[in-house]
Amino acid sequence: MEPRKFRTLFISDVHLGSKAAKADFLLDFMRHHEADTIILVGDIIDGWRLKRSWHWPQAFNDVIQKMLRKARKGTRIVYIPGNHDEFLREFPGTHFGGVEVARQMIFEAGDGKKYLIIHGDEFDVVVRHARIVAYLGDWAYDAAIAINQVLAFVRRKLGLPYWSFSAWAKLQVKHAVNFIGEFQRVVVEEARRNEVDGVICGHIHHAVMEELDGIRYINTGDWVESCTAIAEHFDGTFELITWQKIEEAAPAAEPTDDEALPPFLAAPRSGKRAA
Ligand SMILES: [Mn+2]
Repeated sequence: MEPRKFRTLFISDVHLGSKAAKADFLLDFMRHHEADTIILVGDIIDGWRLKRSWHWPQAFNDVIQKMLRKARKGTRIVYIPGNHDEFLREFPGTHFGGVEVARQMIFEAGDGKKYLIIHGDEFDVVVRHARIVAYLGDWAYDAAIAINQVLAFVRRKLGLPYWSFSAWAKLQVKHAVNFIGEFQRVVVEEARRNEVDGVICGHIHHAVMEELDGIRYINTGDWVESCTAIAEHFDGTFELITWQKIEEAAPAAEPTDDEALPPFLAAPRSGKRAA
C-alpha cells in the first residue's frame, strides 16, 4: 500500500518514555503517511517520566529514527516542545538532525489561512482558575500566564513533575468536560489575540476539529490512548486520522519476510521497512 501524501502532519503527546506510549502504532502510522512538513506539537518525549524511571524500548528508538530519516530525506520537521519535553524549550531556533525547535509558530495552510500552533500547557493556570480570571479581566489573564511560567520553573527546580492536565481532568471526572471546554475557549481566545484563523494544539489528549466563535480549534489528540493525528491536505483542508485499527493498514494475506512479527509491525510488501 502506497503511503498517503499530505501537505502537513501534526502529531503530539506521544510521551516516549512512558510505558503507555503507543510507539508501534505511531511507527505504523508513519509508514503509511507522508508529508512535506511534520509538526510535532509537544510532549513527544516524556522527560519527566524518564527522570522517575527509565523506560526506553527499541520501538521508541524506531520512532525517533524514522523521524530523523524523514528529515534527512527532505521532510521539514518542526518540534514545538510541550511541558513534558520542556527541556527543549531552552533551545528555540536550534536544529538537531534536521529538526527545527520552535517555542510556537504561526502556520500558513495551503488555502492561505493562518493558524497559531502551541502545545497548550501555557494556559493551565488560566483554565484551572477560569472563573476568577474571567471575573478579574485582562490583567488577571496576563498574570495567570506569568504564574504558569513561574510555577513550571519552580516545580522543575524542585524536581517535581509538571502538573498534568489530562491526569487531573480525569480525576475530576464530573467536571472534566467543562475543563476541556474551558481549555478550548482559552486557546481560541489566544488565537484571536494573534489575529489568526485558527489554533492547532495538543496537551489535553482530546482530538477534535471544531469551529468556536469563528475560530477554528484543532487538537491533535495523543498516542497514549487515542492514537490520533491531524493531516492537512494540499488544498488546506484538515482531516483527523485515528490509527488504532492497524490490521487495516497492513493487509495480512500476503506473506512477507517479517512474518514472525505481529501483523501490525509487518511492513506491507510495497512499503519500505524502516531501519
Ligand atoms: Mn502536555
